[in-house]
Amino acid sequence: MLIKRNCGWEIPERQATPEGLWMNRRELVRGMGLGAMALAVPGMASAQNKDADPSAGLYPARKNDKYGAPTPVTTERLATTYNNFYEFGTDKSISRDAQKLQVRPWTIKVSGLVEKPFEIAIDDLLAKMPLEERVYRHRCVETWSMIVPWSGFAMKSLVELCKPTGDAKYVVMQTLHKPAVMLGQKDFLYPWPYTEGLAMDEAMHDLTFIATGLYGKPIHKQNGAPLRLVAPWKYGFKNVKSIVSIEFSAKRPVSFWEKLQSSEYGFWANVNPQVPHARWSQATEKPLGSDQRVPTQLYNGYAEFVSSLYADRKAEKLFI
Ligand SMILES: Nc1nc2c(c(=O)[nH]1)N[C@H]1C(S)=C(S)[C@@H](COP(=O)(O)O)O[C@H]1N2
Ligand SMILES: [Mo]
Repeated sequence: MLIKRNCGWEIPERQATPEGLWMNRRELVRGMGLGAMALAVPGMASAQNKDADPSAGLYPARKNDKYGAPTPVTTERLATTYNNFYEFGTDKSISRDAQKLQVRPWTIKVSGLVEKPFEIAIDDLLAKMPLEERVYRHRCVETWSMIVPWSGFAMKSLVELCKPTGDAKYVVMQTLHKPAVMLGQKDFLYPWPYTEGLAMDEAMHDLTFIATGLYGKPIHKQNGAPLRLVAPWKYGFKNVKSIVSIEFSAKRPVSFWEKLQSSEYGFWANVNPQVPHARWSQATEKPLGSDQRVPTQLYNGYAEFVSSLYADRKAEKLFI
């Protein structure tokens, strides 16, 4: 039985502090430890990261700007230290603790409503996929945002490889479950493993991306190595990290945050500045590294590409 639980960003202290203030503080704390951390942690410095990963030679990938080239791009330092990855805790040492994650060997299991279930190793998958780089906006439900250059491939290429049957309506993706390394998973009040899903037409939309790289390198562990979902018109929590399982289903899955608090975190979770979260406004956001809040855009600025997906779903709770 799941107990109603506050999310990390909802701790009473933060509730009591004006939003802008706690966010600044969080960033400050991260910035402070950073100099020492970059020196001390293997894999943090870019050169070391390259050497350590067998896929390093695949990056940087060819740029694809058909979904625009939003600016200003967030610094690599901020995007790789200001993370949400509950498996590694809720405090500010996630980027350091995540270095313990072993990303080789790494196998992705494909199951459910497919012609034939199979497993594939990440490097075999990378060899099959046409890699490209796309700069996307990212909007967290906590109201911070960033703009980062992901490398990877359109999720539709992966779906096609999986050969789902006509009965498949949803794709369900799960993060690795390894409590010995992902110490946050020892907290049994959370519904591990982290699970997220997309409707099939969302997964097949060309904007939907599987990121295997970031800033022209293999993706950092704290950002969800070796592969994570990027659906940029949805709130950040949809973008499940460090995927080990892809299952095709006729039934809509209940995702991690939805299980914890369905009144506040729905399945569709599309960004909409006019639909507030139960306890705070979503009208504006704070780009990482900036002191100025900026207006949030409908579908996080991707309405022209994705709004048609929802034309026949108006009765659903589309925006959180
Ligand atoms: N497995 C897993 N995936 C996750 C999360 C998480 O805690 N665990 N957090 C989500 C949230 S809330 C956000 S905003 C993004 C953050 O991605 P980033 O750290 O690369 O910025 O990852 C999403 N994917
Ligand atoms: Mo988030």
